[in-house]
Amino acid sequence: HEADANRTDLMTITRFVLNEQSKYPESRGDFTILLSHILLGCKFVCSAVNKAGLANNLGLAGDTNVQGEEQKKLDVISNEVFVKALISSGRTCLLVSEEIEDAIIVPPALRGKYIVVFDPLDGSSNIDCGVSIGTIFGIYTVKDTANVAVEAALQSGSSLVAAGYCMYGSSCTFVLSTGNGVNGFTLDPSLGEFILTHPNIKIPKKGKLYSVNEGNAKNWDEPTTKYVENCKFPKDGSPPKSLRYIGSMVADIHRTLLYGGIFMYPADMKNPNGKLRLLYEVFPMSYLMEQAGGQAFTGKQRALDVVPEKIHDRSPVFLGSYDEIEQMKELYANSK
Ligand code: AHM
Ligand code: MG
Repeated sequence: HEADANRTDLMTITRFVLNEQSKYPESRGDFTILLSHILLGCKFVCSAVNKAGLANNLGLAGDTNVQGEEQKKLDVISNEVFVKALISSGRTCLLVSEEIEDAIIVPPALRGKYIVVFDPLDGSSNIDCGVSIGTIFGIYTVKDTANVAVEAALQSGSSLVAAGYCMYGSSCTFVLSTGNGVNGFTLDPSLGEFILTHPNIKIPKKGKLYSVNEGNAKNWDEPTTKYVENCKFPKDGSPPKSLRYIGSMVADIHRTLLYGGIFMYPADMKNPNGKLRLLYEVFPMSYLMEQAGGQAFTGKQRALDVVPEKIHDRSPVFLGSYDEIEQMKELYANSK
């Protein structure tokens, strides 16, 4: 409609979050400031990802540039962008990035109460063929900003105050939960603003899709094997499920949230803890799933209840539609 094309009452993400926060009289806008710095990082990375093919074709990436400096890889650039954006927000005290072995303790003068755990560019092995990749983050708070140590990041996922991801795909999509459901925003590149396009995302209760790296089937445990077998040859007369696996967690989870189904990265004989990292992959996605009405399970317990021992710990995970995860839990309960 013509009227729609000229709308000027767009719900930008900043307006949306300010609205949400006005419900809490004690809120001082710190979260909004932190979020605006995260969003700036996402816009920067989005633009760099969009230009990646161009840079490759021109022989720039991995090559040396005119100044004789080596071109940095996108995952390295993304990490630097987020570290700088987060520290300069003045609202963080501790950062954990997939790209950095040790946690970063923010200098006292720039400290705020938030801990941010993040994977700056997940699925980066997919960059060269143009598959969707993304940034994943989780946010915690600390009480005592004066004495911050790495242990402050070893909180269970149930203490998260917010989590989300940004997907660099056919469009740039930012999905966020602050504990009041899940909302999705799409970047309007002409405005440079994220606009609310997917209000109150709820994952369908059942799913017709399953998503797993089936190349690992030889090493799976019995419940995973049984579940997948049942996807292909259902015993209750229901139609078989379709397989969708991109191999890029943000894209696989985004589809699972919108269409329903199950995403899994199970344990196997070679990797008893699976592949995915608790702090900045498993926890944020589990939080979003639960906030959208789904579930997240490790094979032993609710994923958000795990307490990490080290910042880069891994865990098996099954995420998705409520009923699918119920089935998975039953299979594990019966295999004991
Ligand atoms: P990365 O952090 O090294 O990019 O690895 C994480 C990625 C996820 O995006 C994805 O779900 C998974 O690895 C795919 O692993 P696999 O190639 O073993 O199926
Ligand atoms: Mg990753």
